[in-house]
Amino acid sequence: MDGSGLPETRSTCPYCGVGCGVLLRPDGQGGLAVRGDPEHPANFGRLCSKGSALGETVGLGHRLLTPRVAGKDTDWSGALQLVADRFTRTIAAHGPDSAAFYVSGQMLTEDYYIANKLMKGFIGSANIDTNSRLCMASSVAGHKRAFGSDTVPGTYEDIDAADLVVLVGSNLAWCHPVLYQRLLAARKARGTRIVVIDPRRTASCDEADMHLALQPGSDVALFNRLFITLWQGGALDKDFIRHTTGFDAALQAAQNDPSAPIGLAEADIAAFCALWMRTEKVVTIYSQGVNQSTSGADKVNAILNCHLVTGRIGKPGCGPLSVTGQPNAMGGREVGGLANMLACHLDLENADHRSVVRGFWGSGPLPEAPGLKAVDMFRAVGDGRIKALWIIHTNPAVSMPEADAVRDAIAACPFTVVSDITDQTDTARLADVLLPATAWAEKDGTVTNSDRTISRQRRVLPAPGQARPDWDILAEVGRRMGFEAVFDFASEAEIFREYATLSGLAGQMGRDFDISALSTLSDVAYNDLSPQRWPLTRARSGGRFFADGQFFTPDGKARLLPVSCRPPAARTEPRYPFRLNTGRLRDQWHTMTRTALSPRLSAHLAEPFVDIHPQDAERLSLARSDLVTLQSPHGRAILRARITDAVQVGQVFAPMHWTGETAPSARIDALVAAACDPVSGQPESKASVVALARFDAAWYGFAVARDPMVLSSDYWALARTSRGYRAELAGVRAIADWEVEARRLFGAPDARLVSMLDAKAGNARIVLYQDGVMIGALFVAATPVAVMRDYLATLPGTDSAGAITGRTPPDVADPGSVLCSCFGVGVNSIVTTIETQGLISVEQIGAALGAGTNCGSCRPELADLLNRVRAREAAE
Ligand SMILES: Nc1nc2c(c(=O)[nH]1)N[C@H]1C(S)=C(S)[C@@H](COP(=O)(O)OP(=O)(O)OC[C@H]3O[C@@H](n4cnc5c(=O)[nH]c(N)nc54)[C@H](O)[C@@H]3O)O[C@H]1N2
Ligand SMILES: Nc1nc2c(c(=O)[nH]1)N[C@H]1C(S)=C(S)[C@@H](COP(=O)(O)OP(=O)(O)OC[C@H]3O[C@@H](n4cnc5c(=O)[nH]c(N)nc54)[C@H](O)[C@@H]3O)O[C@H]1N2
Ligand code: SF4
Ligand SMILES: [Mo]
Repeated sequence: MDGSGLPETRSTCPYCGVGCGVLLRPDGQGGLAVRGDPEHPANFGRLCSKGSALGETVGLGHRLLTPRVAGKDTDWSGALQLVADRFTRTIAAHGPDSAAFYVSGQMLTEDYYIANKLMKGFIGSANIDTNSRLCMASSVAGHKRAFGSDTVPGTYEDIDAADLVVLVGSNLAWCHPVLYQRLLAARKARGTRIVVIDPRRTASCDEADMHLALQPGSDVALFNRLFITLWQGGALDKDFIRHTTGFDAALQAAQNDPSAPIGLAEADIAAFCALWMRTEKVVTIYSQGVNQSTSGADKVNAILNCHLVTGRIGKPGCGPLSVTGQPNAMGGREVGGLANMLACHLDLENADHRSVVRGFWGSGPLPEAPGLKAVDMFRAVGDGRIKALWIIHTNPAVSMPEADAVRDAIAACPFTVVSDITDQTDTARLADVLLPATAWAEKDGTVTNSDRTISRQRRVLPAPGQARPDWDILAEVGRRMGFEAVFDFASEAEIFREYATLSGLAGQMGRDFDISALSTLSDVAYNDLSPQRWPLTRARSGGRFFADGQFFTPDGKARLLPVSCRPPAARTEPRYPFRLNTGRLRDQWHTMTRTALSPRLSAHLAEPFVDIHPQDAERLSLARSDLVTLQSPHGRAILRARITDAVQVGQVFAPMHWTGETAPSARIDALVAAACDPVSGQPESKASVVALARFDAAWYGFAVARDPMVLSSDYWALARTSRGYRAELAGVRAIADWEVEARRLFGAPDARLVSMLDAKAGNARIVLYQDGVMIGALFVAATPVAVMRDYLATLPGTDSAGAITGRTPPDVADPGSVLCSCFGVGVNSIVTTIETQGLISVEQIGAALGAGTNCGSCRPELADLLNRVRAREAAE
């Protein structure tokens, strides 16, 4: 209870791998109030901007509510019989490997368990892979090589207790905001040093003591330098090294590794190595700048080598900590969702492991070789080897590298099933059969976060329409394929008990993952389950891994791997002179199917963009707000230019989020090459090559509307606002009659128009009214238009004299673009308040405006803004 009298239910945030606990209070009308759970060990009550805005994403407007076959609504029985029949017939005709499942680190463990059991156990193919291949595969491979198991030794408490935290290829401030706030709190309490290793300056650098802007892909060389420094400096832990093998070869590889490609000043490298060497309590947090690389597994092992040779692992305040991206990325690894794994950290390629799982499931022989990994899987779809494909809880037509080819492959696949909560995704639009899944707040199950804590997700809203949980859909298809008994599950709790029991067998075989202590939970106990971090038994020292020097390799020793630096696979060349880095924004989640529903979240950065260094912009004659064409060997995109020295010369950065639904010309993965790490199979999403040129449009526009618009220009980008929609537009062909065009755009042939047209200058300003209410406004100019976008975005629905001029009326202050999403505080308001009240700290801004006091995600940007205002004032 929170004082309002209505009951709250504990659950888990469905976004990132921090795995924050939330308290949910339904309002009885489909809505939901959300706050952080003060008792959850991941967040102790904190939430970031995305978690705080969850209530804005539970509406049903965009939901898929009935099964659909060939575009027509149908019932479950018809749809699932079709799925079962087509899979059965395809397998009978072409063998088990002609079928594939492509699943997701956002599925619950129970969903994942059923999908894996059906494909590996009963269809008899290992062709089940997950979007975790694009995300965690290199960490998995690195851990298995070093530890003999995919064990993440670190915990969140280690961040609290560390004296140095190194962020490698991690923009923690935006991607794991609550952990970042935890790090800043520790820094305040104990002066924790922070080092960021990232070719790009990010929000995570704002508080850092050191930012090492290395050359993309050179992390192995940097950590090899660290290894050598540790050795030369006598900082090795000889006792701990006895628990490892491979020292000489690893050291030799480090010594032979040329240091040239790091691209950092020698003094900076030396300072970093010295700091690392003299600090006992070091936590190295790493993420996609490490994993998404053709040397991803080697990067992981280069980091692990340094922790192992210094014994800085498994002890409080020390260790490598690979942070997981998706809410159940870790659970998916535990449950064996990848094509080269079995359930419960058992290995597909180990005959003993296969036989235990086969016996437990009562299945036929399990596949002996790994199935197709994501990139190869979609290639096999493309060349016709895979003839029946089921995509669950992921949007590969957007998020896979070489996304245009992936989209075409899915479209051409003889039989594609997509399970999603909405039909409005690039992938769902390609499905032969579309299955409505229940969404986050409507379903029960478990997820595991970055520090191995298993938390319950709990149902608080009714399933809308005919939507069903993913596990339930999968299990029924299993039954309809003839495997009645083994897919006869009545509840999530039943699945969880079976899974926990299997993990006990894995534990008996000496594996790390054993949650069999939970295998006898009653339904009630499962429902009440509090967050549990494994190992559940305290037999290992303090419930920690590796402090005792015991690893999961055959001889119990860790492996030090000889690794040397390799540059990214794609090489820049005169035709493609720029290196394209991609990643995430603070307030959007992946392909935006949920976060884009929130006006607050959409206000932070409302349009896709590319960051370009000022020198490159000058060379290419690009000005701020120009549109830019990016061309790679695989595809093309049009994005808005942001000119900033946060990126290096010759490098550009673009966000991954925009799709055919929100900005069709900005699907960045259309450009990304599908080059993969040879060990992990993870694609190099951060180091493609592109050419850049200004996109010269005949006209540029900005529109706000109450209702969805009919968008079709060469460039458009759509976002939600509190009163409807906003869109950026541009086109290469001149428009003869803007009033006709406006009526078409707003789908309002009879609306009353008020317009200001200047054909000679190429300007048009048109406001549309229906029944006396403004329903839309369009602004067009021959150059990128300068109107008060953020002010205008608040308009539709009301009438205002300001609309036609595109300027804020004199009596209304323009708040500027939203910086604090939680309280909707804009840049202009913050600047004015800093200036008029003489504020000198982020805390004072919070006290004056509320900004930054809820989730804290915007605090780095507030600090940056404060610095800039103060610097400007000092200069004046
Ligand atoms: N707001 C938000 N948060 C999210 C998500 C989201 O969509 N939105 N998604 C979640 C998921 S699934 C994931 S996997 C995580 C990802 O979390 P992060 O990995 O932190 O996020 P990214 O922005 O993908 O990439 C991190 C950084 O890697 C850097 N980088 C690129 N190349 C290199 C290199 O060669 N070396 C090094 N050292 N760095 C490099 C990039 O410049 C980028 O700043 O975020 C999770 N959290
Ligand atoms: N260029 C580039 N590409 C990248 C990355 C990058 O850094 N750069 N990062 C990669 C990484 S790390 C990741 S994790 C991927 C993420 O990429 P995706 O997994 O493709 O992206 P999401 O938008 O999370 O897709 C989730 C889908 O599941 C649907 N959904 C939501 N809830 C449910 C549910 O309960 N059941 C079902 N069945 N469906 C549901 C959503 O509507 C959405 O369509 O992108 C990868 N692609
Ligand atoms: S940090 Fe934010 S997105 Fe991640 S789990 Fe917590 S509230 Fe959700
Ligand atoms: Mo991810």
